[in-house]
Amino acid sequence: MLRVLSQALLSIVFILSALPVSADSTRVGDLVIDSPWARASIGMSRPAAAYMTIRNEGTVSDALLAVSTPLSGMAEVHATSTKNGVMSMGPAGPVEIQGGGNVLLAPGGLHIMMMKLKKALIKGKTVEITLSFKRSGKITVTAPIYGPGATRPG
Ligand SMILES: [Cu+2]
Repeated sequence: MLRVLSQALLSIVFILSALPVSADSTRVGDLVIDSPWARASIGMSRPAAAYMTIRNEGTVSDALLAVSTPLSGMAEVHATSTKNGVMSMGPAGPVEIQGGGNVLLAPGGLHIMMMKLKKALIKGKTVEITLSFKRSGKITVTAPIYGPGATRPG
């Protein structure tokens, strides 16, 4: 009886630990990184971009300070802005993720820019991206690479 009970408890623990995040989500501390993805690069001379959603399930704000990937000699979080109808982008600086909030990195907005590519980003492969957060520390996510014209994951 006791044995059956402990086995039942074990399987419940197993189910619970497998539940909280879906396959393409990664958790670090209070942060959940959802659906990371990247666009195939056009050769190696042009930078490549990656996107994801960062959710803060805690109550205290955190900040994304830096990004890196083995495929790139220089990676930065970029913000996109439009001035007089001309779109430009540049380093975003620390990106705050407020407690209970989320930050979307998507085409046309915030994105991870991978410059000085060491290897091309090829459709169907993946790229590992390491995110450094002020409070939660470092986390590496694996982003599938979609076609060069992709506008969203999947
Ligand atoms: Cu950029």
